[in-house]
Amino acid sequence: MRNCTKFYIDGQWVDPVEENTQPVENPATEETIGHISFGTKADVDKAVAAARRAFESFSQTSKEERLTLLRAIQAEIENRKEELATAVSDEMGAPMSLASGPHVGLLAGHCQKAIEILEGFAFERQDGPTLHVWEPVGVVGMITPWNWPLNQIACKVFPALATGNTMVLKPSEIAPFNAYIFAEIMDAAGVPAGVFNLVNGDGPGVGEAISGHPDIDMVSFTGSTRAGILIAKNAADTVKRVAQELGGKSPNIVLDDSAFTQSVAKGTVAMMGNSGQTCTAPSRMLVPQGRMEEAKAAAKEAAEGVIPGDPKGNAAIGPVVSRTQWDKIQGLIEKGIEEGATLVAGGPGKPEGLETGHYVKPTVFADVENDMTIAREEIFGPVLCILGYEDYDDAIRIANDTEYGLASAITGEDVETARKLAKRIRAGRVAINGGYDLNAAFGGYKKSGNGREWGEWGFHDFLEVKAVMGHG
Ligand code: TXE
Repeated sequence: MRNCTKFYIDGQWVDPVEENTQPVENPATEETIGHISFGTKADVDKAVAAARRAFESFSQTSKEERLTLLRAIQAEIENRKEELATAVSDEMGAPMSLASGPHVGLLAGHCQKAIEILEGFAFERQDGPTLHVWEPVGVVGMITPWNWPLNQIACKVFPALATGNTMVLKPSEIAPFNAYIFAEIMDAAGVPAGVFNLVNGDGPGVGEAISGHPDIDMVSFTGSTRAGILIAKNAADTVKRVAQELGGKSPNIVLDDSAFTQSVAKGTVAMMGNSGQTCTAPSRMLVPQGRMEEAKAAAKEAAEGVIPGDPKGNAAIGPVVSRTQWDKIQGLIEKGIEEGATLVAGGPGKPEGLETGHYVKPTVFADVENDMTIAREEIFGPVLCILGYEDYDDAIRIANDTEYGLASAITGEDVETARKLAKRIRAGRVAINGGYDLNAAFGGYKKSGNGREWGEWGFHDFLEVKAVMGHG
């Protein structure tokens, strides 16, 4: 049983101002695996005061001092990799291979990238008569979700630290233990008191205290569009910067010239990864209308090969994170059937033999129309929708006919055609035949958010630009 009821404020592990202990569940066993405290505005006030004090000196540190810190953090991550993976697997249900692979790998990878970028980053540039200076925004409130918890912490904490900001992190109350270990890593690495603070709690309690706080200069949020809107509204009175990475309903356009069966299979398996709980998941597969039957057969075979099961065993996917998410997904699967999509694989209910745990059958719907609920709402479960298109223009029309614009994919042999189509998609990312790069900008158009994380782009999210003129 993990008891992580303290908060990390001003370099100390402290008790919450008011006691409010809450259980944390393992979604595979439905058992309580530990406890955290839910904080209040009073705890946030303490953390913000510490971060504000620390900002005075931390904002003046040299690039070399911050590089030394990032390298120390990197070494501590290395020491705690197994514990981090176990925490992620226990609290959000990721199979151990996924947890110790991509989940922890992204944390370590973003730390390494932050070091590389900081090494070459210029905080000043002379532009004719004007000197442009990049300075830290100040105290940053960070609110993160549970689906790729370490990645989301990494995308915020490392660039913010590299650029001289101080911060208060509120991780998801559903998957908080990995963040607790992360705070221990920051402590062990010698991050100065007050630079990094951790306060646990829920959205209405700690989240709102952060977004509305008059002494926080910026909120960096990843989560649902619903919460993102509430955060932006609550932040408006203080005119703080709000960076949001929200939901998605990403198209994956499979072109006629692709190795069709393999492309459909690959897209199907990609949708199911992390139990479909990825904001960039390729949830709408667009195939040439004349090849719908072929696509159905390939997707069915691929989906049936994705075996859900115990995250501690060899299963391809674990459960989804909570009963609430399971209920939401089931409701949408029922809705898909009701609205007339063809159920090709999976369907409602739990997979055979997995009655305990929030397991979902890898599900594929075909003959989906883009105005159906399953094509419009982010399902956030292992559920793929296959839609038919007539020609390229039709494919682009369908791809862009969504309120989201986070990611997209194009699969095809002719890269020139794929590139031309990529430019017509209104989304922050287009992966042609599965491209992947930790330096690539990550962020959304439309209701998928604003701002850009990852690589050098992530640094700019946490920087102000000052123009110093008239000194020539
Ligand atoms: O997310 P929430 P939930 C989407 C996905 C999923 C749905 C619900 O569609 O089905 O969101 O997930 C904090 N003020 N994504 O409910 O509520 C909350 O405590 C301030 C997409 O778990 O957005 C947590 O720390 N903070 C997504 C964080 O917001 C608030 C990842 C995320 O929780 C708040 C996760 C408030 N009013 C879910 N309300 C992605 N973009 O990857 C909640 N929070």
